[in-house]
Amino acid sequence: VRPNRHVVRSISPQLWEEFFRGSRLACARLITKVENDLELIPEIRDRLIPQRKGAVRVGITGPPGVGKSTVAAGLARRAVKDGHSVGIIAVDPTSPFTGGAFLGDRVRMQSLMGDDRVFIRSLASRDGHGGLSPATPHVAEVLDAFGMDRIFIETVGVGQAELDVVTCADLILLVLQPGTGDVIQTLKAGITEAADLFLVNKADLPGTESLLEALGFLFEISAHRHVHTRPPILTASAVKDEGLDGVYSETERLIERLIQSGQYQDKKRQQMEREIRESLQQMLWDRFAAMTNAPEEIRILCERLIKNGQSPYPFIQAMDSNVRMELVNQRAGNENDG
Ligand SMILES: Nc1nc2c(ncn2[C@@H]2O[C@H](COP(=O)(O)OP(=O)(O)O)[C@@H](O)[C@H]2O)c(=O)[nH]1
Ligand SMILES: [Mg+2]
Repeated sequence: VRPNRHVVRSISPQLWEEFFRGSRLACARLITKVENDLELIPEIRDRLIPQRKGAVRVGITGPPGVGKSTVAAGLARRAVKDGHSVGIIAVDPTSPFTGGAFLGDRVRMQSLMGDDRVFIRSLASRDGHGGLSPATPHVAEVLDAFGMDRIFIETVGVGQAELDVVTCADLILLVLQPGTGDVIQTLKAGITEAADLFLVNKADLPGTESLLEALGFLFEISAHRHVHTRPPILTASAVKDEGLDGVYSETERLIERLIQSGQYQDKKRQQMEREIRESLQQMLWDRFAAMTNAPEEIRILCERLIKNGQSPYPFIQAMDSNVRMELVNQRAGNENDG
């Protein structure tokens, strides 16, 4: 028997007990643990999946400063009024949820912060630019098990950050503002195809009409890509709390459709498939790396290949057969043991 050299970290029974008793402090502490130590995720998943209540995750994404946090706060207030419990996960270094923004915004957030039916959490972004923290889906699950049935996930940035939220949310709300040429940026990032709802915020500012026209044009030229119906485009002025009733009811309508059509279940399956695939990839690579000293060998090999102008494929194929041999040997070993 090989000695187990790993220290198995785990969450104390007391913390679990307090969490399931509904302690907000325990919930906050659990989230901190998930965020800081991805090795705890298997335990968290084991405990939380049976407690999952089927929260819907609404990703709110778009360029910096368009009003995502303000929109999230406005939608959260309406959801609470409507009888929901709301989680807000902000992956945004400038989020007013964390005190990072202007005083006026913070004052507006205050009413939410004191509400028992709202749980607000900001997460450090992976790269400091709003890239989604790898803990985000797990934090969403903690909030789900805690009883929050609407979870708004705010991410900032154009590009990878937005595409990340697509894989972890059930519904995507893309926020734009007039007068900034954002349409072109977001179009380039490919997010427009994933958005379930477009929101032109800051409709109190000039340029709203031309942004709406640009969006209409965008849908026309890319009509063939939208297999289903084209997503609704709404306008609002979140800072004046105008237009958000419509955004809220449209979001709820989309959620209803998501659930009725079975797409919600499909998303959960896809999210779990991705989790399994990514974990296996990581695990296989870690094993392979440990078995072969691969990272170091690959680095040295690449220097040589580049110098000699050679292809990496003979190496890749050789490694492939090595791994296969290793697996065959292991199986033979196991059979002898048994
Ligand atoms: N004029 C105008 N300003 C807004 C509106 N919504 C938000 N803002 C302001 O835009 C700034 C950025 O808002 P914030 O919600 O932090 O944007 P985020 O970076 O996308 O989360 C803040 O000063 C808000 O008060 C709006 O509808 N109209
Ligand atoms: Mg924000």
